[in-house]
Formats: sequence, structure tokens, C-alpha cells
Amino acid sequence: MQVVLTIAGSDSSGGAGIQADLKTFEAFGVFGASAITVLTAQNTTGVQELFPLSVDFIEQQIQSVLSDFDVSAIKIGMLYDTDIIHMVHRVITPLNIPIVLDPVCVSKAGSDLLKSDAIDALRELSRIVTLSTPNLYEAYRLFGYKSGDTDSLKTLIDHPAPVLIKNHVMNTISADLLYFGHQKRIFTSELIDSTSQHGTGCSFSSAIAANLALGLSLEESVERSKRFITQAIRCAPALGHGRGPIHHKVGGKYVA
Ligand code: PXL
Repeated sequence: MQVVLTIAGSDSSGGAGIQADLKTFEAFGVFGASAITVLTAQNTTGVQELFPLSVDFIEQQIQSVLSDFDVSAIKIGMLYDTDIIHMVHRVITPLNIPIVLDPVCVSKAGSDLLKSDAIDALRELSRIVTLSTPNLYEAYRLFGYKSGDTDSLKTLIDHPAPVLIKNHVMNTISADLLYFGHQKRIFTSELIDSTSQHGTGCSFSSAIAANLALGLSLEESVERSKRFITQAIRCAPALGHGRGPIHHKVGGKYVA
């Protein structure tokens, strides 16, 4: 059985972070392991409190998993500060497995999940991974990317690793753009008008990591993961008083 490790924050409401990652891994039939970076007390209305774990303890969780399991892929989510990012950068550098970085900055409900001085370290980390998956806001912070502005593509074209920029909206279509050097590929789905999209970013990057672990190509993994997320939004259970979670359909009929 393929093992996938997520290095990410915990979301007490179960919709995003580590909890979403593990549900996604289950949905794709891979075994999920986790190293928790930050505990959050949160619900669908926002983050009430944050509690970062020590860098040493986060590293120990990663080493405990890596020293015992033959890990097939890693997903990286919320890292919060520069010290955590530098440690993760150092630990993953020698690894020769697919690594997907979701460069988390802000939650769907608008809470800050990255310290403002940590963006440069996150950009450095994005250079050594298999894929990073910023949304439009994160792509602007990391690469100065603005949708439709060709000048802002220069940084992306020079970037040494693939970048998938999510959440472009074109009329009734949701589009994610994969850039790697001068190559570009677009992934589309129906745009679903729903406030229940908490955890989509976490689940999307985890789905891509799971599919890479299963041996699919990068483009096949993104395509299959986008179908999965679209279906998970469609099946959202309308929970909570704010931006509700999606439904990973674990144990249900698998649809991607
Ligand atoms: O979706 C970004 C994200 C990542 N990690 C954790 C989160 C969230 C959003 O709420 O809570 C722990």
C-alpha cells in the first residue's frame, strides 16, 4: 500500500488541514500519515486561536514517519512561519519522491495562516518541489502573478518547478492553469456557486499527492484531482454557520 505523508496544520472543524488531507488520502486508497505543524481552534466562521508546535517536535514527527515507512509522496500545507519552512526545506531536500506544496497564506474565511515575513522562505521552498498549488492571491504574493497580465508571467516562466494556479473564473467555468517554463496547460470544470468550499485547497493538493504516489503523471493527477474536488463541492453537506466543508465521500461511491 502506498503511504503519503502530509505536513500541515490541524483544523478542529475537520474541513481543512490535516483532517481534510487524511480524508482525501482515504478516498484515493492510499495510507495517510501526518506531521502536524500548527493546531488551530477553528470552525466554519474562522480561526479563533492558533498554537504552533515547536520546530523540533514537527521535525521529529516527520523523521518518525520517514524512518519507518517507505513514503511514496508528501503533501505540504500550512507551515505558518519562517523557522518551520526552513526546517521542512532542509528535511525534504534529499528526498527523491513527489512533493506537492500548497502555499497556504489565508483561510477561505479570511484568517491569516502565514506570518507576513515568511513569504520569501515559502517562495524558496516552492523551487524544490514537484508542484506548488497557489490560488490567485497566493500566486500574487509569491510570484507577482496577475491573471491576464502577460508581464507578470516572467517570474513564473523562470521558476524551476511546475506551478498550478487555481481558481481562475471564466464565465461558468472554473479553470486552473499549470505553468512549467514556457509550457502551459489549462484544467477546467463547471463552476459551482457554493459557500461550502472550506478545505478545497487542502484536499486538491492532497489528491494530487495521492495520485502521484499511485504512479499517475503530474497532468493525470491534476485532472483526476480536479474532478474529485468538483464532486466533493457538489456533495457538500451544508454544515456550520459560515463557509462549510466539502464532502470527501470516504466509504461512499468513489466518483473521480
Ligand atoms: O485551506 C487552507 C488551510 C490550511 N490549513 C489549515 C486550515 C486551512 C483553512 O482553513 O485551517 C489548518
